[in-house]
Formats: sequence, C-alpha cells, structure tokens
Amino acid sequence: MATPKPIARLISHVILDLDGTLLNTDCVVSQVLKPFLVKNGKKWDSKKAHKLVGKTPYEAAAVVLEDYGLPYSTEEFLSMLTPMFNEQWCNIKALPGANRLIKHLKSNGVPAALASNSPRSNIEAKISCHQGWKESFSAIVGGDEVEKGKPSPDIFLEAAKRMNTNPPNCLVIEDSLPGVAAGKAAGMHVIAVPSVPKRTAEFSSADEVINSLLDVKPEKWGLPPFSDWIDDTLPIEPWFIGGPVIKGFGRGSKVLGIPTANLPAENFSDVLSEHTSGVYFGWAGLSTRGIYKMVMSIGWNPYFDNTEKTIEPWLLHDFGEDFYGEELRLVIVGYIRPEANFPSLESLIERIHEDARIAEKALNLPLYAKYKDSPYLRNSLKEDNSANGNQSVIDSK
Ligand code: ADP
Ligand code: RBF
Ligand code: MG
Repeated sequence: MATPKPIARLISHVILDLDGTLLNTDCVVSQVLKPFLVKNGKKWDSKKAHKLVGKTPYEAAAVVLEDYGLPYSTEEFLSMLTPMFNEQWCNIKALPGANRLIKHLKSNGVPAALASNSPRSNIEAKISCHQGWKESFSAIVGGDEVEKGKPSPDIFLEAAKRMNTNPPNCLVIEDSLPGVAAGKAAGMHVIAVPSVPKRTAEFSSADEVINSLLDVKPEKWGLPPFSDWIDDTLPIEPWFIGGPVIKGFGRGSKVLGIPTANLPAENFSDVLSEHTSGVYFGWAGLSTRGIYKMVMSIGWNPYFDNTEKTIEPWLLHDFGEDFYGEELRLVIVGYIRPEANFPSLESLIERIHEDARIAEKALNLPLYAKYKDSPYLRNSLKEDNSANGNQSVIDSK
C-alpha cells in the first residue's frame, strides 16, 4: 500500500481529524452515555460504540436513540446531553503520539489543519485544554462551517482552501470510516488510524492503515522524518503497572519458547485504554527475585486473533521455573512496533527474538537504564531481602 515516490513528494500539508485521532473522545462519550442510559432503564453496550465514531453529534444522537429505543426526539436528546458533554471537554486525554505529531509538524514548518465533524465551538473548547495545540494549526474547520459533514469531502476541501493549497498536496489522518471516505472523496491521501480495534479490514480505501500515531512515518509521504527514534526504539512517558502473575493462554512457552508472565488485564482497563496495543519494553521487578529487563506485547495477538486484550511480558532472564502468583511490577519505558500478523509461527518467533535483542540493547542506554532504580519496582521486593542486602538488591545496582 506504499505510495509511489513521485506522488509522495507532492505532499506539503497535513489535515488532522480531532476526535478518535488526536483525542481519546470515545472514553468520554461512554462516560456520559452510560449513566444517562442507566437512568433511562437501559444498559450501555460497548459493542455498539463503534457506530458513533466519525458521526456528527446530531447523527450520533439519532443512532443512540434508535439503538436503545429511547422516547426522545433527537433535538430533546441533544439538549439534555450537550451540557453533560460540555463539562467533560477538558477530561479528554490526548492519544499516544498526538502531542509528538503536532509538535513535529510545527517545528518542521509543515502546515497542519484540524478538520472535525464537531461544531467549531466544541473543537475550540476541546483543544484549549491542550497546551500548544491551538497555535499549531494554520486552519480549523468544524462541521457547522460547511454544508455537509464527513463523509462528504466539504470539511477537507475547506481546510485545504484555508491553507491555500490543493487537495493532492494534502495528507489526511483519520480514525473513522466516514472520515476516510471524506478524505478520499476530497482527492487527498489518507492514513487511517482506526480507533476501534480489530476492524482494520474495513479501511481498505485508505492509502495506509496504521495502529496508532506512534506509527506515523512522515518520510513515507515526503515529509521530514521524526528524529526521536533511538536504536529502533521510541522513548515514551513511562507508565507503571503491577500485580500477581496469572495463568495466560498456556501456549507462550509451549508453542513459542517465549514464556510471558501475564498480568490481570481487567485491573488495568484505564491504563490499557490510554495506551495503544503494541510491543513495548522496560524493567520488571519480581518480589523475592530481583529486577530484570523485559519486552512485552499488549493487545490481541493478531496471529492468534484473541478476543481479549492481554499483557504479555517476557522477562529476559532464565528462571528455570514458574512464578505464578508472585507480585510482578513493570515500568514501561519505550515502544518498538505495532502488533502484527505473521505468515508463519517461525516468523512470529523470529520477530519476537528480534524485539528482545532491541530491548536488551536499548535498556543499557542511560535514558532507559535509569528506570531500573524506580522505587515502584523495588516496593515489590520483600523488605527482609533489602535489609539483608540480598541478591535481588545487589543485582539491581
Ligand atoms: P501462560 O499462558 O500461563 O502465561 P506461558 O507459557 O506464557 O504460560 O508461561 C508463562 C509463565 O512462565 C509465567 O507465568 C512464569 O510463571 C513462567 N516464566 C518462567 N520464565 C519466565 C520468563 N523469563 N518470563 C516470563 N515468564 C516466565
Ligand atoms: N503476537 C502476535 O500475534 N503478534 C505480534 O506481533 C506479537 N509480538 C510479540 C512481541 C513480544 C515481545 C512478545 C513477548 C509477544 C508477542 N506476541 C505477538 C504475543 C505472543 O503471540 C504471545 O505471547 C503468545 O500468544 C503467548 O500467549
Ligand atoms: Mg503467558
């Protein structure tokens, strides 16, 4: 699906969608709708959430009314919901890689626009909560500023016009099907970053489908590359998770020769929804044992097509035994790649070993090595161990 070089060189402007692309709006949508539905004697069905993605507020409201059989007109429903949403705009988090991408475009002088089906006033309210965003866009177009919202091309055509450029010079980044359709109808190049997992097959009309904004490769489009990758790794704001090691699918070591000490994903649903699926690395602390290098995948393991999102940390150390039930603490410091499917089990295994080599080497860099001393990892080490100057502590110096 790579775009031929001559076309790629034409690209000079980027147009970004807001909800689901830069902002984790879906989270707030369910936070508002859940209690509202409960009050009306209904139950929120997260499996229906994808139907709202990319719609204008009016269209989304109509879908909810219909799906749940609520006794309101769309206007009535919107007038009840709007104040609830207005209170939430500043609670919407930026998606992984959003700040990085916006800063990158700005610092490299690539003009960028925001083009969203949301009304202009909502866009302004949402981006005002994120430092440096408003100043980074050379144009902002809302759904109420054109005749028809996405999937009509109007919003994107208007954004190009306001940036004084032509559609073939524009690269659109979009998470929704209506958005991708709109971008293609506008005659633009489109990268899809689907916000609903496991539905990537539906995005075949996009020029490229990626898993998250961390995977944008601007050089593929003739734009300046990111310069923050170090030895095949991308440093991220570290995050910390921990808990007892639980039974996984029982095929990590048996089938792959790669044991993964699974953590109970349901305990981390908030952290997990904040981070995209993918292959990460960092440090692992095991109570009574020590601190070890670690490489892991988070997600649905496309090769096995799991229905549950799992956390699969492989500790880069030979233990020679199981440690189910022990407290495992992780600090995740860098990103390697998105999860992928593979043509054979051998190629999956080969790739995971490559990930391990990358993590092993990168964790020696001071930038990543310093997190080995995180108190969070040590808290899990039994107190008497540290008092005795036991192996686990000596190990981690
Ligand atoms: P499961 O499907 O139950 O997770 P695996 O085949 O993935 O089973 O094996 C994982 C288990 O192996 C871990 O829970 C842990 O007890 C043990 N184990 C042994 N060595 C390691 C290691 N280096 N990294 C992760 N887990 C290991
Ligand atoms: N599974 C996949 O289907 N695709 C992947 O790209 C993938 N990458 C992985 C990378 C690492 C570092 C690890 C530890 C696991 C990865 N897995 C991947 C998950 C692997 O399939 C999983 O651990 C087994 O299914 C065991 O449950
Ligand atoms: Mg496992």
